[in-house]
Amino acid sequence: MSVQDLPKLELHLHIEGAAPPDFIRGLASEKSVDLGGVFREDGSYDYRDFVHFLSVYEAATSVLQTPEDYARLLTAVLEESAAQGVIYTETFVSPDFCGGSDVEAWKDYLLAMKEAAERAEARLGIVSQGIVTCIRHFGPERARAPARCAAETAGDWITGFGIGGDEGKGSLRDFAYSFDMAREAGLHLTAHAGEWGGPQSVRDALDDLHVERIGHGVRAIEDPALVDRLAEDGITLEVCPGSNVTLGVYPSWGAHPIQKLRERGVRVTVSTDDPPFFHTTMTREYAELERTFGWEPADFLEISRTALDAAFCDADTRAQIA
Ligand code: ES4
Ligand code: ZN
Repeated sequence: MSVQDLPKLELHLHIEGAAPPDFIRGLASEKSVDLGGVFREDGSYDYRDFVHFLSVYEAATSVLQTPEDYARLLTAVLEESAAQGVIYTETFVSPDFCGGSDVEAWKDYLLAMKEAAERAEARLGIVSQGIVTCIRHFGPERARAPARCAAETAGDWITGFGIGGDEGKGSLRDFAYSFDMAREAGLHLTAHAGEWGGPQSVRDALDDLHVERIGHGVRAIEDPALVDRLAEDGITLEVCPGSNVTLGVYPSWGAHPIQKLRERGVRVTVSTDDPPFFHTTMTREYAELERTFGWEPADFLEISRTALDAAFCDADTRAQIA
């Protein structure tokens, strides 16, 4: 069986970051929005480094203005994921972009996305859930509104809360209020850490935010005691190797620590992060893992089992996709 055909579960995908460039260009022309600086001449997204990526990402997102735009986006994203063999996906959605963190406006965006998700499931069989994310470089005060949005819509397609954005900015501890609010609402928790920050950032996510999963987390490999802790505590890493290689966290696929983490007993899963930005797909991630580390169907099956265990979904959904 080729890697294209393997059933896949994806736990780390940003909805806006999954927008195909043609989709964003189409909306920009419909709405007469000038997206100068967002695209290269060949039509792909244009950015120099991670911080510039975040600003291009936010510029592209400016064409997504209505709940209907987000419903169309989610439909396009789930169609592409299903074409890659993805049967279950968790998508980061950010109230800062969907209603400006106004809870009532957020509910309109969420309803539109939830209906799009239900239609995609009926038509393509792909199951999806949303993880509300706050954005680190917007600061801890501004993160309280997305946390409230998440808490008020917990269980209504939304099953988790997380934090993304510039890992170089601020301290995770300052976001504890928002994570506490989300936890008390029954949401699962994850945080981007150990991508641009070293092992200490992963410790901070565990100790200060009490997350169950880490977005990336790969730089934990630099601290053997932390690797042992991740393995012993069963913390799952949402590893996005193609994202890491494209952004230069590691110079090549061969230098990526995913296989070493696995060998040390850490629970790892595989995701794309922002596929068109990083010129990747789930099939490409699988093909590179096969080529670089000799992964076989049994290895991919283990990854899928880990993702199923760590999925932010209820028992019925887990049974449905198992
Ligand atoms: C991110 Cl806020 C955000 N969006 C997309 N990709 C990301 N990676 C890290 N933070
Ligand atoms: Zn991410």
